[in-house]
Amino acid sequence: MGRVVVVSNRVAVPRRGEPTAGGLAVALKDVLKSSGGLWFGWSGETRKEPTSRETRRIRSAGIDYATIDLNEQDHKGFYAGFSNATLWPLFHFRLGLMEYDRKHAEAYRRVNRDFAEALLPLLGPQDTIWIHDYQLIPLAAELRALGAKQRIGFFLHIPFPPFAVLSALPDCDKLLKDLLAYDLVGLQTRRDLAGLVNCFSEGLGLEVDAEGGVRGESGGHMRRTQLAAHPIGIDTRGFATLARKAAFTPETQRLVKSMGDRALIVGAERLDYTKGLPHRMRGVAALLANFPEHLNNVTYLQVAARSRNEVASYRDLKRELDSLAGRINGDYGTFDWTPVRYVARAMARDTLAGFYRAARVGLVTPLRDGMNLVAKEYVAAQDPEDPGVLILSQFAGAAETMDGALLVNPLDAQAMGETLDRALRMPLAERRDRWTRMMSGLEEQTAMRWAENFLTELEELPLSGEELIWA
Ligand code: GDG
Repeated sequence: MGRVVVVSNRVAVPRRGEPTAGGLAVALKDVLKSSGGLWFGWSGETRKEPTSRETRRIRSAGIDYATIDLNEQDHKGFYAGFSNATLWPLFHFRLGLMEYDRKHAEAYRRVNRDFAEALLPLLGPQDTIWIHDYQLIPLAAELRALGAKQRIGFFLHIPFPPFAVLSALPDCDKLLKDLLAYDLVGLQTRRDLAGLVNCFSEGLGLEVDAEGGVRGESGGHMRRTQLAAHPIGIDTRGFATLARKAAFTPETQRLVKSMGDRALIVGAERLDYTKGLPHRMRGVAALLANFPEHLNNVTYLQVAARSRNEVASYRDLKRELDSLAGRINGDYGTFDWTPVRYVARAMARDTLAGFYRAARVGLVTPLRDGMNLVAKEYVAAQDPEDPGVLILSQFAGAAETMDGALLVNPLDAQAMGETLDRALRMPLAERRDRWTRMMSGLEEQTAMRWAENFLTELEELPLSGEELIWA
């Protein structure tokens, strides 16, 4: 294996005193460490001056990190604008929330070009480049335009919609053509793969061959791009250990004590409209309205870490949740029982792990999600002797493989109430059986395995430089 170069918008540069990183960062760092690799991306800093190619370098635990600062205006258009107010809702099938501003689309291209210009001088001819997520789709095309011949792979962490949805984006064919500059494009699920295949066919008139490859023109060259589903996993063992230990932390003990004999339903994610948080609250309200035996016997704790506050739809969502939580507590709560505990702040990772383990039900109901790692973490955190039940949206990528979960359509509040009732009453034998099935899947499909599988497939593809020049 040659050197691996990971590129992502944000870089998990190690900083003293910061909490343990998530499974994804850990897996990528393991891969980078074993190849003496480099992680490149945005520093998190913006400046008034134009973006310069100058990178800040640090080396830590056998990994090189290189970051660049971005021009403030460009960053706004690139990140809050095109990435998070255009592509994010579009790729999550939320056309009603999608905004479009040509200036933001231009800033997105410009920042990708800046990334390419700053990265190129750091690359060696044998490097394998692995680019991550929707913020950086055009990066390979920009690198190729500057002469990069290395193998370049791309992994999309979020869903890929079919052409009927993608075509709402002006110039969406350009974005599709950008993908042809990669040697390998990885998606989370077969459903996303089908979306991309449909886009190539309807948007560009390109058919995918029996091996999952598509041939098309990119930067004046005909090249072949391999498409594949590579579902991401977590550090299953690591998270299970974290949760086992966290069961004894003061936070988890306080939570358990405060519950008394009541059953805990837990949800935790970024406060994001894709995660179906209002729908979840309506599902809990349906449980309380239709199954009065649970009144005073159950508590739903929702941790909703504030995210992307600079985008208006996220602020609207926060207001909606504030009001829903207040309404449910007003309608069903009593002077000594609060059915909904709602915390709109991030929590420490080990605290969350302990809370998952203490919860009888993990309620994970996104309206659309690339994979959803919370679902996997909840299962990994359970006590094998007395595991809780995972309720999972059929629209999460995780639903494709987590066959021990109770699947729900989050738009159907009554059905969610019924499923919650079923989960709360599920006998131990069935809980164990479902948990065992899911846990063995999670032990196979870890974050590390995901990274290795992707990179092996990429490194076994023929070098892009061998492609014929298009006449
Ligand atoms: C994208 C895709 C895909 C959540 N709240 C807190 C906290 N978390 C942690 C979770 C988990 C991570 O954040 C969230 O991962 P998800 O997968 O659930 O969701 P996205 O952030 O939307 O991630 C998604 C993923 O990329 C990977 O490919 O699965 O579909 O959308 O690890 O535990 N962590 C801490 N405090 C919190 O309050 N410390």
